[in-house]
Amino acid sequence: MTVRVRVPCSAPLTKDDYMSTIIHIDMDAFYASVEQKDKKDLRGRPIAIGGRSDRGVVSTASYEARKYGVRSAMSIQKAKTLCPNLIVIPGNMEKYKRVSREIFNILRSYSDIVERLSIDEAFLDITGTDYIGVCKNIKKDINERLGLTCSIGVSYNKFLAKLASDMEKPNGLTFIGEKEAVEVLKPLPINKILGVGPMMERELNRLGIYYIEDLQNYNPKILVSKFGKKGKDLYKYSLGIDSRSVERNEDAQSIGEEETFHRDISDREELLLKLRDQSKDLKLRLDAGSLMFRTITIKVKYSDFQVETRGVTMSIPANSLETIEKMSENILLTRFRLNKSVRLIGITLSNFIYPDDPKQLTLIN
Ligand code: TTP
Ligand code: MG
Repeated sequence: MTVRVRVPCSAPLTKDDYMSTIIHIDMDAFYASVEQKDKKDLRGRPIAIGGRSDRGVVSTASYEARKYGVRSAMSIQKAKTLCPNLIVIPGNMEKYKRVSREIFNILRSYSDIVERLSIDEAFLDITGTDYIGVCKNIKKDINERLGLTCSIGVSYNKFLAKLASDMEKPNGLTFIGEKEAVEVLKPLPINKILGVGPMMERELNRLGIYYIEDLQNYNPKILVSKFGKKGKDLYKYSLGIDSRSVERNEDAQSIGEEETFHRDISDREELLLKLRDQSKDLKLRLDAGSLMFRTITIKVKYSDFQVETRGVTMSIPANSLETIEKMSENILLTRFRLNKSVRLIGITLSNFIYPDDPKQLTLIN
């Protein structure tokens, strides 16, 4: 396994009492790598995973296929034009979730503070450890036990750690220290900043801001007057400042799943299918934290980016898959206008009851 360490020139972070060491881990070509690990004849070959419900679209592609320009969210048709030898495999979500659980079991053996961001991505707070050693061991464990590679970014905050993990993919180990952060950030396009989506990017472009360096040099007062708190956050991120801590998922006030579609959806049955998929994921997460919920909220973003959220709070807490599925279906069909095609749909569960919290249970009964 090759491990590349980028710009390890500043003093070791862990010697700084006041500084956190945060790592961001992201599996390499996750679904495709799982398939290549399971089937020897797929190794070293250009493969793409085509999703079950998004037939015709690439979920992800192996790095061999990426050399031809094949990317997530591209139509299979276009992918095959770019890479005629492409092998397209249907996805197997149950399998990827199983592997994901094993990855998180490994991660939790290295830190109590693990924040799950997605099926293949997590933040860990590893302050006070020999961080290079920890990262190498995590990579080794994942490789030896699961036959997969990941890329890890190390820094003193979440924003920079996430940025770093993406810099040397695949199988990278990238470090951004305090001394080099501002310089490393300068040449990057602004969409590398958390929360800068296509709309925000256009607005910033209108102000003549294209690269993070442009933001660093912009008057923060104008950013705040234009974008409020978000403007202040953007300015801070541009200078490598981010005070968010890694949040254990068990401590969360809510858990949610949402999906932005590759193409807008107007068919209600298709939207219900999405909700059912998300319900299954939420059920797993409820069980992992032994949680019961009382409030369920559905969020819909339409094709014109208008967002509607509708929720219901029950008097009796629940944790069954059936309840999540039925309630989310009911809310979607009765409380939303659904008069435009939908770009994103999501479910959030909140108002948790912890079964081992007798006081709260007594209150409910
Ligand atoms: P990513 O981590 O974004 O991608 P990846 O792991 O395949 O590749 P990389 O090495 O660049 O990290 O997403 C994780 C999985 O999520 C991915 O394997 C498949 C799935 N996915 C989709 O289904 N649709 C998408 O549009 C994207 C981006 C990912
Ligand atoms: Mg990944």
